[in-house]
Amino acid sequence: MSATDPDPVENVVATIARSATEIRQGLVGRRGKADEQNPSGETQIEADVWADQLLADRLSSIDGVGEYASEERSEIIDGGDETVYVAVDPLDGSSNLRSNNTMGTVFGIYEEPLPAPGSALVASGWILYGPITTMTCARDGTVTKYELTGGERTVVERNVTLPEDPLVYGFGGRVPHWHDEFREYVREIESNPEHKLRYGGAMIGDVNQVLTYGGIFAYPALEDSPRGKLRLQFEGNPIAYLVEAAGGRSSDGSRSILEVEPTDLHDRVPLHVGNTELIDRLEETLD
Ligand code: FDP
Repeated sequence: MSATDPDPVENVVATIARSATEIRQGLVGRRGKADEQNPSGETQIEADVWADQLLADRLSSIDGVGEYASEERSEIIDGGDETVYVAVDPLDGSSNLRSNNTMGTVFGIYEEPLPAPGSALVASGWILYGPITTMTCARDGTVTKYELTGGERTVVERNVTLPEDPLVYGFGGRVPHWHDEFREYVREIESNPEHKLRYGGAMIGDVNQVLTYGGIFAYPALEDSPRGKLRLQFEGNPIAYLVEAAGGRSSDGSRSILEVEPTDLHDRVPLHVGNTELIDRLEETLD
């Protein structure tokens, strides 16, 4: 695959877009377990390992890419350049493969070596493998949605913003493990007759619902997992960057996720994203 645009950010985005159709087709026959664990201790699925290798080969060889890192491998691949640093969750929500439900590919493009804070992002986005394949991408403070066919990107919406009136909510983690303050917040959200539950088990599908209809998604801190489940470099930062560019807010419970300083490539972070007033209220409740 040739990547000819002189702008490495555009090249990374275009390469991921072109690879998406192939990744989608390659899921067939790769739904079994891989007998390996990722660095977070989760059993990998064959498709996780395959999609990671495909993206590693393509993205690390783009001119200007200094590093490729992924949720599915412990070590960073050195791309040999020093312009942008790419972090990828090759298949977010891959446990949905078995039941044939939505999943996605999430990426963050940083201007600092990894692990880097979200404030170093210059672009981020996700592919959604739904009934159709879409890409949503944030760059320079604006969000664009595309449909992907045969690797081609067609713009379906520019300057995407969260709808003003929140409609949907989805919260991850086992309910008995939620902290009392978070449970209290959930009850408040649920008691609003305007709100509807939408939870599909793949963070990216659930966040995409929030971007489309307004609302909130969270995978919070849990009693048995104080940093929640989602990874800062590969999931938390890219999602936070895009939702903030779309006029919403992100929070780790007390501040924007983009302000969290990483200590390790595979750090986890409690993730809450959505309409500003809902995240403000969440922070008040957790305080
Ligand atoms: P998965 O393990 O299937 O890849 O971070 C990964 C993720 O899915 C998210 O997409 C999803 O929101 C969350 O984990 C679901 O986790 P649990 O079912 O373990 O709560």
